[in-house]
Amino acid sequence: MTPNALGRRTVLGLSAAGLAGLGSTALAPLAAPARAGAPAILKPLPAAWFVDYGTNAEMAWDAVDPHRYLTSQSRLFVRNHTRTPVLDAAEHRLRIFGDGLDRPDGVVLGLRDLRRRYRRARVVTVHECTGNGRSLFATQQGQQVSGTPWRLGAVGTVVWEGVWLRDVLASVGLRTGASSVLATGVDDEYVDKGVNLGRVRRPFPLAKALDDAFLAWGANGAPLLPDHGYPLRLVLPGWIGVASIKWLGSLEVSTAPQSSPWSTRWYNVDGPLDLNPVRSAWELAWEAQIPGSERIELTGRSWSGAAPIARVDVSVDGGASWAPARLHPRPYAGLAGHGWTRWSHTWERPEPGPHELLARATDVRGRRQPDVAAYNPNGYLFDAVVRHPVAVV
Ligand SMILES: Nc1nc2c(c(=O)[nH]1)N[C@H]1C(S)=C(S)[C@@H](COP(=O)(O)O)O[C@H]1N2
Ligand SMILES: [Mo]
Repeated sequence: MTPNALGRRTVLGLSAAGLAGLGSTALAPLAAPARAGAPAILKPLPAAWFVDYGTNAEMAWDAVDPHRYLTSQSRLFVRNHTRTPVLDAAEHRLRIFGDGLDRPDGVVLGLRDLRRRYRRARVVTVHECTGNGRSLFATQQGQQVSGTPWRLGAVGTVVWEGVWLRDVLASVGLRTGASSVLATGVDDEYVDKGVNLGRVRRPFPLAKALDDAFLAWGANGAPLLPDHGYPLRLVLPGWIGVASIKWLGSLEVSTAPQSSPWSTRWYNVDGPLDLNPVRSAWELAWEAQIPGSERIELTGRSWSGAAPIARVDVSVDGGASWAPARLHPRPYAGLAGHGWTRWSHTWERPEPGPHELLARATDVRGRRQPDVAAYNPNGYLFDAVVRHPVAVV
């Protein structure tokens, strides 16, 4: 055993409450044992593709290729509370336990067990941080909110490969009365203002577990990248990003209600958040300089956590007049889940000078982007129609 591994064991032996009492100075060496100085995100973040916020990185919409439907992992946004851990797939274990199981001791599964014992499946989802669009609370609505100032690039569409959690739970055996599942990652414990809040974790209803919750080891035909949860992550289709716990280490199935700071203190607006709202983005830089011409082909995408997109209306004159965008067919529509919808619009004889482009999407359940997003102090769920500034030059 290496000295680092010993250090890690020591940390694990302490309770979260015990650690919290140590204070931040005592915690500092424990919180960063193995890879001091290592970057929080391991994949390359070229400036043309990403806005780099340190532990988080946003996809640049002007780098999105209109001909590619899926977001490759190399281009997908990253949201880390601490840093990407380096894990060994052969050693990694998922522990499923709790009083909601038939077997009180639960089970411990390796990646090989998951691959061999269960029916392999794929699901396509819009993967999105619910803080996506947060900076627009300030720039478009004049409201101060806290958190990473994402514009609209904390989103992607991914085909995940793995197994349905319901198949795994069926083989483990649920007890009557099981009602909630707490998912926990094995990345470093999260210390906020000197208080150790423990590992990133969040509960979700058993109904979601038995519906479409997914255990993913792959994305778009490749193993997960370390930054996206290698070797195993949870995916809760349509739900806010934080629900999809990366580096999944355990699932506690309980007959009692569960909570964590990620369901009470954060990602909560009058209750724990679940579904992502409807949003749209143009495949353009913010304040893009567009060369003038007789007709400009504009492209963008719209998406909703709840359902596929039914229609998109666009305005190239700041909202004075609207026209339906041309919606493109959705690839992977035969798979479980749903991704975003690409669309385009021909801008006829644009005047030189500044303009605002607007797109308003409606999903097949009738949810439609409003003019103003509901304020909340942490800036979640920004779903208003965005006024995207461009200039025709
Ligand atoms: N273990 C763990 N899981 C996590 C997080 C984290 O920091 N640690 N961040 C969450 C948040 S807030 C989001 S938006 C998504 C981001 O997933 P990605 O980085 O693969 O795009 O992961 C979620 N799962
Ligand atoms: Mo997030």
